[in-house]
Amino acid sequence: MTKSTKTQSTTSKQNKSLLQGRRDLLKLAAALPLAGGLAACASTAATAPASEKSVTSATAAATSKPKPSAVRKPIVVSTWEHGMPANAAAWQVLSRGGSALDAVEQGVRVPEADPAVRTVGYGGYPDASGEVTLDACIMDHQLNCGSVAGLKRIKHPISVARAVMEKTPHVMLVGEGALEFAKAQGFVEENLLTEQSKQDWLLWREQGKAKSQINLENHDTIGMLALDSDGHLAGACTTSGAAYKLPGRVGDSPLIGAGLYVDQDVGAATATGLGELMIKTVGCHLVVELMRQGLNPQQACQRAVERIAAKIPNAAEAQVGFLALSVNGEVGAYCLHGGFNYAVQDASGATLTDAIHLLPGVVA
Ligand code: SD4
Repeated sequence: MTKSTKTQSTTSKQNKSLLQGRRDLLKLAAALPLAGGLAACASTAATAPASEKSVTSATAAATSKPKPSAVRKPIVVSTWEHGMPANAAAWQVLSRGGSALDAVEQGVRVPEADPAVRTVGYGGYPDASGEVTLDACIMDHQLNCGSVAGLKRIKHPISVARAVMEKTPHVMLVGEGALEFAKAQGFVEENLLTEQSKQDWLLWREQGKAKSQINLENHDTIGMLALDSDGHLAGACTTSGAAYKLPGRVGDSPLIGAGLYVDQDVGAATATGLGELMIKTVGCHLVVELMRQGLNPQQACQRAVERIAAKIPNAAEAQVGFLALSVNGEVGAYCLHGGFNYAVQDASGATLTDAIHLLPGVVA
C-alpha cells in the first residue's frame, strides 16, 4: 500500500518569488541566534507534533531501551520522492529478513539506474566540463564503511563503495584510482551522459553559465537508512553532486560523517542539499551525536539545521535537509527551506512526507 502525506506543492511562481526573496532570507539568517535556538517557522511548526516543536524539551527517547516489541523494525527511510521506489526495492530485502546493508545498496541502485532522476547516477547532471562524476558511500552497524568520489563512467557507485569497504583496507577511493579499482572488480564502463543531460549542459554553457552551479534546485541526492529485523542499522548515500560543479569538486555525499553516519548505539543520519554546508559542520555525525545526547531524530535534525543557519553566512541561499533513524526505529527529518520530502516504508506501508522547515517559503 502506498499513501502520500505530501502536503505542499511548489509552483514556478513560488520558486521565483523565493529566489527574489533571497535577500530577506539572508537577513533572516544573519539574525539567527548563534546558539541555534530558533524555533521552526510558524507556518510549519504548526504541523509538527508538540513533541517536535522544541528541541529544548528533548526527552531521552533515542537513548532509552524500549522492549524489543516496541522497536519499529524492519524499516527503511530515504530522501526525496525518488526514495519511494528505492524504498520498495530495499523493502524486498528487509521484508524477507535480509540485512540493512543489502537493503540500502539494492535500494539506492534504483535511482542510480534511472535517467529520469537527474541528480543521481546515470543521467545525472555533469560537471562544468560536461563529465558526469559520481559520489557515494555506504556504512554498516559496525562502523565499516566505504566510499568513492569523482567516479566516472560507472553506473552504480554505491556498489563500488561497498567493494571498497569489503575488499580493501581503505575507506575512500577517488577519481582515476576509484575507476581502476571498479574495473578490476568487474564493473563495466559506460557513458553516463544522457542526451537530455548533454542538451541541458550545452544550454547552460550557451547562456554564459548564468545559472549557479549550486542552487536551490539541484539538490536531490538519495540518502537511505535502514533498520533490519535483527536490529542492525545501515545507510547509503549516492549522488552526481551539484550540477555543473567545478571539475574535481567533491560534496558531502561520499564523506562519512558529512553526508552519512551510522552508529549502532544510537542511530543513523543522512543529508541532502548543498554539501559544502554539511562538510563544514560534519552534519550527519552532528545529528547522530545529538541523538546520543538524548534528542530524538526529529529534534536532532532540527538542531543541526539551526546550527548551519546560525553559523554559516549565506546558508539561506541553499537548501539543506537531514533525515535520521534511531536504533529504535524512530524517524525524523528537518530542512532549511520547505520542499524537502522523505519516504518511509515499513510493514504498515509506504509514505511520503514533507519535512518541517526552518525558513519561510517552499522550493522544489
Ligand atoms: C552535494 N549534497 O554534492 C550533494 C548534492 C545534492 O542532495 O544534491 N544533495 O553537495
